[in-house]
Amino acid sequence: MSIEALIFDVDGTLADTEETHRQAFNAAFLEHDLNWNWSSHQYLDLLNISGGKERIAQYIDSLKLPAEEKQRLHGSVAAIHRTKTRTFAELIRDGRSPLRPGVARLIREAREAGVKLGLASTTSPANVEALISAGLGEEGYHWFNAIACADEVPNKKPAPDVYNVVLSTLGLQASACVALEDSGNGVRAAKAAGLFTIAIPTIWTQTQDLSEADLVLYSLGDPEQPLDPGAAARIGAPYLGLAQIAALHGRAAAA
Ligand code: XBP
Ligand code: MG
Repeated sequence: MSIEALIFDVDGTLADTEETHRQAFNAAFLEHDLNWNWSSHQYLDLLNISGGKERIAQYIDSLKLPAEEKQRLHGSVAAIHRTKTRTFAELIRDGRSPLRPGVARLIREAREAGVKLGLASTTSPANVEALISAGLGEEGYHWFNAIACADEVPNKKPAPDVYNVVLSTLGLQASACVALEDSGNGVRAAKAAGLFTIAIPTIWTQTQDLSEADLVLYSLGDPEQPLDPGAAARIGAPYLGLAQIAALHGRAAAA
């Protein structure tokens, strides 16, 4: 096998979670007596900012408020975000945002082939735990050999920091690994870390700049949900499996 690890992004890649994040943000604003409500249109734009705390902070800066009011609000960002993270986990445990097609299958294929697994995310650790246990079961979290997320690194995506931490923990070279991402910031982070990168955007990220990705598909596909004929022709199979990823990665390495 030409690849030694698959490194998955979390939000948007493992599961289409951003609508659940948006609802969690709005519920937290309500709980903190803030008359903010991020519409889908607003959130589409805010998603260009990596990190929920950073998103809230930049939103505050965009408001027409006196400087001292903005300063007061900045002082409550961490508390608002804690409420949002708690709410997000509750929504995920209630079954929101199931894993995307092909994710559980590809993880199983990697485990059966002895290919290591990593997670590299901007999201908070509590979100990763909630999503993995809801989607893969309590034992799922332990299938990953390396996990790096949120504030564990100085610079969030599009900086390569989380990917570099995962590669270091795995003890592997970027050239032996493949990243799976959904967003422009995520693709840029993975490419800056030197990784062959597959993008599977969602409705939230499909209009972002994914041009640096080595392959863009709308889904990994599955036997029950095969890719359309055009996408299947590009990868030589009805859905993206480890064999297709290894072949694409090998061809890119040989080019
Ligand atoms: C996506 C993000 C995160 C989530 C919100 O992370 O940018 O900020 O939108 O989660 P990734 P937090 O795609 O890298 O997994 O509020 O915990 O940041
Ligand atoms: Mg993502």
